[in-house]
Amino acid sequence: MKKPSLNTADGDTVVVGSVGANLSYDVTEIRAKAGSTLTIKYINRGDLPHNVVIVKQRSDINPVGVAALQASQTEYIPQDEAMQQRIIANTSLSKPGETVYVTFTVPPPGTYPYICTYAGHFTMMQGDLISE
Ligand SMILES: [Cu+2]
Repeated sequence: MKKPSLNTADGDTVVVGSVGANLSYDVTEIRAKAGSTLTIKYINRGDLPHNVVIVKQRSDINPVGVAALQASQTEYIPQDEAMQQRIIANTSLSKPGETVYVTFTVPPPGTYPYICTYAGHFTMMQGDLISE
């Protein structure tokens, strides 16, 4: 399957969605300019809650995803300092049919994974924000 990739400019809103029971995003690569302002609009057309959590590096995916399992009280976003250090930005939890947004400054050039931290989805619901 071809990787759906989107290029963005400063101030853009990129639309990411998921459908049905699929544990995957329909956009798995977002290219943006370092220092620009980016909004991710996540449309949940699926059957389960989802979110979009941008982490600093690939090695943050597992620790954040696992810690999130214990963070149902805070919408599956771990709040402790060590985990917050690994997270760049996140949407709120999107129930089926809901649309959520997150606006942030694109970090320095590099690859920043984004994941869904709801109930173990992080192993499958992944994409990359590529800062250039
Ligand atoms: Cu999910």
